Amino acid sequence: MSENNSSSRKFNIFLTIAVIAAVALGIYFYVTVAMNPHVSKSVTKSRYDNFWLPSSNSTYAPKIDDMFNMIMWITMIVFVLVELGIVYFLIRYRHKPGRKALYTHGNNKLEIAWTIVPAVILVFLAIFSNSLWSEIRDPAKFPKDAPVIRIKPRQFQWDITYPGPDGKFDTPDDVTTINQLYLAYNQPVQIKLQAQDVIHSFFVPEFRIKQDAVPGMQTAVWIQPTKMGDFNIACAELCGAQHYRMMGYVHIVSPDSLAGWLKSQAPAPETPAAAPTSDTTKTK
Ligand SMILES: [Cu+2]
Repeated sequence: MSENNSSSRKFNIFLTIAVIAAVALGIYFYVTVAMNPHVSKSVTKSRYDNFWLPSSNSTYAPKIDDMFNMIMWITMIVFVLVELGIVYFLIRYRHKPGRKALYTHGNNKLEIAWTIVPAVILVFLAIFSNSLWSEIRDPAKFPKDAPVIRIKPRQFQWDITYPGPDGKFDTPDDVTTINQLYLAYNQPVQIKLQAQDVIHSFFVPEFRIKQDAVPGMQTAVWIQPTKMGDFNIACAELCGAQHYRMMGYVHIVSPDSLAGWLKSQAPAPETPAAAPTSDTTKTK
């Protein structure tokens, strides 16, 4: 019986170490092989130009990445320390014939330490992230003079409206497009979102922005793109049967190209002249 117990304990120790080793190997593979675009093109699309995040393409994207990396390093260090502790205790206090179990009431100093340290880290992260959050999301800090674009998603497309030369929406000179969002390189822009049917979510990974578009209320984001190129808009809210194909495109072009594109898309001027012409033919 005791032989059985001891062999099953050995098996448990072996299993624990095997699982930890497998996870470590998996992480090693992920970092060295899968994330290396020269090795595995099928895993990493070219838009991944760093360790594991899509390329960053807004003024605040690098700050979000810094915060992401900091939180990842903190959790990774804690994870490794905890796993090492588990393995150490597993081996150090394994069963031995004649060894008695030790009963302990705990250690107040330790309890206080491992309560205060995580609390301090969390408060630091909360304060640190709050200033970045308000820079991105506080309407009072939006770039005031930035032009406004209106996006009204619906099942399953992005209806995009530019106010046209008069700067006002719902006027005849509005430029409307579907799924094709053109933005000027290095110029701030505000995007007002309102869904037409169900909740959708405007998500451009490269901008590091994700914002729900809700029926009946307006939400807003602002962006200042820092790279030219074409990127995807994904809907990040499960919005119906064809949610998966609700794909839009962001084209970051030079300010001149944007102006040219807007001109080319301008609605044809209404032709009130048509009516008088037909009248004159009648009178003839
Ligand atoms: Cu959607």
